[in-house]
Amino acid sequence: MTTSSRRVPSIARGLTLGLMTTLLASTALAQTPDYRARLPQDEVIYFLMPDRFDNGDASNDTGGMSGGRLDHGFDPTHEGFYHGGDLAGVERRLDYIQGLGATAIWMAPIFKNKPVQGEPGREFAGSHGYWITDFTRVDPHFGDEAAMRALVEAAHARGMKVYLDIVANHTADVIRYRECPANDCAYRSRADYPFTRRGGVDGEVINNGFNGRNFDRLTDTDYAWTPYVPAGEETVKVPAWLNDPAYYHNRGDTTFRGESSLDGDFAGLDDLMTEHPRVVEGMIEIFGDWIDRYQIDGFRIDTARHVNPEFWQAFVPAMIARAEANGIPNFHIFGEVYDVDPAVTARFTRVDGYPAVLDFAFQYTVTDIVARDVPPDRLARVFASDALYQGGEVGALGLPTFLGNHDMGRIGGFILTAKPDISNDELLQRATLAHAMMMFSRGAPTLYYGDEQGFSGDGGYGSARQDMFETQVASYRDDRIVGGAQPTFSTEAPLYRAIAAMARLRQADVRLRRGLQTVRFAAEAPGLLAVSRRIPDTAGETLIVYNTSTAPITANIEVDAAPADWSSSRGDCPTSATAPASIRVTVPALDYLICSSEGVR
Ligand SMILES: [Ca+2]
Ligand SMILES: [Ca+2]
Ligand SMILES: [Ca+2]
Repeated sequence: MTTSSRRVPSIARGLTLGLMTTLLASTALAQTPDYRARLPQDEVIYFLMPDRFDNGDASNDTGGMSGGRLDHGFDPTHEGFYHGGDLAGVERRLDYIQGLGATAIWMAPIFKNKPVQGEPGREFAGSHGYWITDFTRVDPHFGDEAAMRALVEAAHARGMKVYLDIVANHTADVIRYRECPANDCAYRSRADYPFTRRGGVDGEVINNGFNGRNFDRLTDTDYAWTPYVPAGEETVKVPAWLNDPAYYHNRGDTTFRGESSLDGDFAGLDDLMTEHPRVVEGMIEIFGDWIDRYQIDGFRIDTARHVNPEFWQAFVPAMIARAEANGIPNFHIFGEVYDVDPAVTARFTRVDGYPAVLDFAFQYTVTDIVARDVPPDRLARVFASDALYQGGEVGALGLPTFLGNHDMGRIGGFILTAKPDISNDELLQRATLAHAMMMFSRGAPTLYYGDEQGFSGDGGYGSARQDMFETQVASYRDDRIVGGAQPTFSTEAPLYRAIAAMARLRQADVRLRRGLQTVRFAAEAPGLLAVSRRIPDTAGETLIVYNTSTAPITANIEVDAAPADWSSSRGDCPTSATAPASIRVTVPALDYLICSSEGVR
């Protein structure tokens, strides 16, 4: 492409490129709505927990169940129970979410859960959604099929995508072991408790001739423990095949190490035998049906690392084929592989067949840089590891990046933990800088609901699952708010406004979404990180320079050798190079610049 005659402001140029992309895509995908043509890296994802987002329908707060909180799970004063949020609440806040610049919504699981589980005195509710009993329907606390359909159609009408959070590793905790009335059976390994002996290597011969593949021989389930379904729960799981203990590992609780990481129960959650062809076929049927019924745009897959690769090698292509059959060309699938080492997470893109994984390395590193004064050079090392992913740095464009989540906690909380005496101004600056590093680096930025309102929190799990609506949880009410207290769903909150502005820049400049990265400079102490993003074989360059230190810094940064005019997308950039292939920038403390050029003059 010749760009020598193009001297248009960056916003207008971005729109031109965006329009061209749309036109090209719509030629190839006739009849496909424009939003379907967007690639995963074009999205800004908004991750929310439906229970904590907005209560659009008070009539479903107890899920239609009678009794007390230990029956229906509703107790808006306790962080571990249902608070009343639902799908109708998400639908009525689509303006708010879209106004933030988000283009795709990832909802924590919306499938029917066991409302309450846990031993007496330690009960919690399935408000997070990861304790599924009925994989075929919406949890009654969140609404019904009509509410789900209305939400997805309203999102699609606005050009927004909907990603579901799905689980194939486990179901709710229903199966118990006779030997452990307290539900605390330790893991029993395949070597010590082979499938073909009852209760250990010296036990009676059972499942005679089972060799790990001929599952029709695996009929006796008490090789390790003696699993059973308690009275009254025999048909609680849907589809019905899920009620048969033969489709579970039944080896006791995982220690998250070695073999038990794959075959153990998460604190009692029934671990599916995902090697079993019936389980593979059943899960493909369950989740393929959600694509057929609701035209879902993607899946975030929970606990991906706790399932054998052969399962994903069958499941992932089946879901992509199902989406394509529904006219959904860019169905996104990203796995949760909770590990900060890209060598561990990248394996899931190379062996297991995942298109993408959540970028835990990015999260950990940006948090270290912004909250803990780790040098920005560390992020350059993360980007260098992009070569590990399937497709290399092009593949890495589709990785959802994030700053915190419902398990680990929020970026505001991380900064406050590291710097408890920080001023309000510096807290806001650091949280804003972290968001900028996410919004302008490669990957699909994933906002965690409430961060835009300045939520911080006392830690992970329940502490990071605050209500967007007026909360009745005392431990949420005293949280420090980044940017100062706001009315609920404020579109004037400082971080909301800052993120929305970043999303507009990202939308206007295709290089900020699809451009490959060249790290120009990365300081080895708090200081500058300079990254260029360019589209291969296309002139033009967008340079992002972050300053992670508390003093302004002026420096010369290498850029493309071709002389070019430069313009400021954000902050004060020079209008031309200082010398061939070098521009001088001054970046204020804890701030960033975005400078762009269209190339050859
Ligand atoms: Ca409700
Ligand atoms: Ca497993
Ligand atoms: Ca169990």
